[in-house]
Amino acid sequence: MIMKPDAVKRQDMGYILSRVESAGFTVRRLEMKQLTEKEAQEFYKVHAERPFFGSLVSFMTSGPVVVGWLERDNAVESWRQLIGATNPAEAAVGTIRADIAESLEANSAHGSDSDENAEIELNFFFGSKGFSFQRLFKSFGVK
Ligand code: 3AN
Repeated sequence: MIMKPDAVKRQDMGYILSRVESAGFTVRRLEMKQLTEKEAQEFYKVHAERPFFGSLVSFMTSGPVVVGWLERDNAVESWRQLIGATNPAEAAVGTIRADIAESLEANSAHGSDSDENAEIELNFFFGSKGFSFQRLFKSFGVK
């Protein structure tokens, strides 16, 4: 997950963490970071051709973010349900984005959209300490 710059600025870190914990996630890693332009461009490179890309990168670098590695069964889908739709105006009542997000861009929280991308994103932020299916299999002796 990422707590985006709008959430950090509004001092909503504690609110988001309480939602994380009460939904049964275990926080494995948590780190506040100021993303560089290069990092934000790399992180959102699938959107590079979209008209909102420049604005998205400047928003994501407008202040510190908090990146987290959350663990739970069915984590990717559970977290996406908890944060709600990308556009807070369309997010279901009770979701994090419906509760605190400001706009489509300043939408407070990010969640990986698949297990595959979760692995890529965890490695992006936590490097060799990030999650890896390969390492997990290795720890069970599977090559
Ligand atoms: P999500 O974060 O819900 O997975 P994505 O991956 O489709 O959404 O989009 C990544 C980010 O790009 C969104 N969180 C939002 O900040 C921004 N974004 C997506 N679509 C638009 C749009 N049409 N206009 C402006 N920003 C957008």
